[in-house]
This record gives sequence, structure tokens and C-alpha cells, in this order.
Amino acid sequence: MLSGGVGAARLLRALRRHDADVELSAVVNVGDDLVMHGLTICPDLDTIMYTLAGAHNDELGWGLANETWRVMQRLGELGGENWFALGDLDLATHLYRSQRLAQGATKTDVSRELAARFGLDVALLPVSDDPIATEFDTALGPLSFQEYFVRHRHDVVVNAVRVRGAAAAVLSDPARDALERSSRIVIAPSNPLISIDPILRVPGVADILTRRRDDVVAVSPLVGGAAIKGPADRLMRELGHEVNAVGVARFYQGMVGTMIIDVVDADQADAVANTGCDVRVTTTVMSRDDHALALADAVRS
Ligand code: FO1
Repeated sequence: MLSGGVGAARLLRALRRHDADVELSAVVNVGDDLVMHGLTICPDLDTIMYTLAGAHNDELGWGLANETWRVMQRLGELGGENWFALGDLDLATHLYRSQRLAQGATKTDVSRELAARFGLDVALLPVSDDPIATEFDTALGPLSFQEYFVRHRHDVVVNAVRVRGAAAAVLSDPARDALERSSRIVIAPSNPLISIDPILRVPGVADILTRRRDDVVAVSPLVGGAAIKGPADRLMRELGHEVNAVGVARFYQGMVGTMIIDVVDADQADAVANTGCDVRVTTTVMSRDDHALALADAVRS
């Protein structure tokens, strides 16, 4: 599964519940990653890891359950930067990762180690071990991913998105292997422009999908023209895309054999099919377990 954060995590969890034996690999966006307080933080990798371990914070949509914030509180009292909130328990993940990276381990190595500690039965694969950083040209000037997303709560006009480092990044061997060997490639219902595109821009990924398009299934993250979570709808509008399942299908055109769209968008099925793919219509909003399982079923069938 080409994966961003929450939408991918929920679909992976549903696929595991749907079939306890299926082999699952997540090829994960690292364009949201940042270094803060000297620590390397990988939000999408951690959201997937925490969710699959059942340790995630459901209210926040990121971080760990039963979290406390004493370190951030003290950091604020010291005059340090605490707008990007790292919980006391979450910090242990970033300390572990950063120490291992300093020792020469790769992000892929560290993800494998952490996934094992969290008891995951899904391969957690950063798309690349090279630095990739999604950045925004906005009405406020250039912003890093987390400045845009968290500091400004994605409430600023975006003129352009750049993915620094992607064109020179090397697709990791395990990620390439998963994309080549899996019987099916799923594009998660993640933000096409800022979660999936940074993965597609890593040389090799789009070529594999184009070559294997009959095995590629994408789930539209837009339902009724709106994103379930995050700024996908607003960004698509600001960057000139049609803000519905047809716009998503056009964005993935040539790389996807089947688009899955929500029942509320059933009237768009013909227009989606006209972009050159098969269309399946089902419930895609995964806040209900039965809907998540129905989506997993549609992805597998
Ligand atoms: N999202 C927030 O809205 N506020 C935060 O303070 C915040 C901290 C944070 C810390 C670690 C982490 O892994 C994720 C965190 N997120 C926070 C979520 C996050 O950065 C975004 O939701 C994703 O990058 C978008 O996919």
C-alpha cells in the first residue's frame, strides 16, 4: 500500500482484520518527516505503527494513547519551541530512531526494529532512506510541511507544492521489492498531493505502477467532494484540480486499473471510468468497522 498516515493506517488495519494471513507491506511517505530538537520525527510511519499496534491516540489522530505532555510543558517554560507537540511517550520513539540513525542505521532499519518492538505483522517500509521534504509556497511565503500543516493548521492559501529531494532519492530495495512482488498495489485514501505524490516522485515508483496498472487499486480520499480529514479538498482546489473522485482519478491516470469511490459519489462512476479505469463503488469512510471491512473486501476483490 502506498501510504500516508491515518487513512492508510485504517485501511491496513481493516485489510488485516479481513484476512489474518494476507502479506501486507506499507510503502510510506517520508515527505512529512522533520528534525526538531535534534530528533528525527516520521509522522506517517509512526501513525501507521501506532495504529496497527492498537496504541494510537484516536482523538488526536496522531501520537500515542494515554499520552502526557510534561516535557513539552517544561520546554515551553524554558522558552523552547513547543508548537509541534511531542508527547512524553512518543518522544521515546524519536529518541530511539535518532540514536540509531546517528549510529549509521537507515530509516528502513529503524522502522523494521520499531515495528518488531510494536509487534507489527505489516512490513513498514519508508519509500526511501534519502531525505525528502515536502514544502509549500503560500500566501505567507515558503513553509516547511509541518509549519504549514501544524503551525498554520493548513489554513493558508497554497500556490505550489514542492517535494525537495524526491527526484534524487533512491527507492529503497525492500520498497521496490514489495511494489514488484505484491499481487496487488493499493493507493491508500491519503492526500494525493502531499501524501501519495511524494512517493510517486521517487524515481521508479510511477514506472512500476504504470507497468503494473492492472494490479493497482486506488481509493478516493474525497467523499462528496470533501476530505474526511486534512486539507486534500482545499489543496486540490487551490492547485487547480477538480475537487471530487474524478479529479483524484485524473491525478492517478495511467497508473491505476481500478478506482474505488464512495457510494455517495456513485453518480461520478461513469466520469471516473472515462479516465480509463474500472470503478468500484462501496462505503469508504472507515470510522465504522463494517464500512472499513467492506472497503477491505472491495480492495481485495
Ligand atoms: N499534528 C498536529 O496537529 N499538532 C501537533 O502538535 C502534532 C505533533 C505531532 C508529533 C508527532 C507526530 O508523529 C505527528 C504529530 N502531528 C501533529 C501530526 C502530523 O504531523 C500530521 O497530521 C501529519 O504530518 C499529516 O499527515
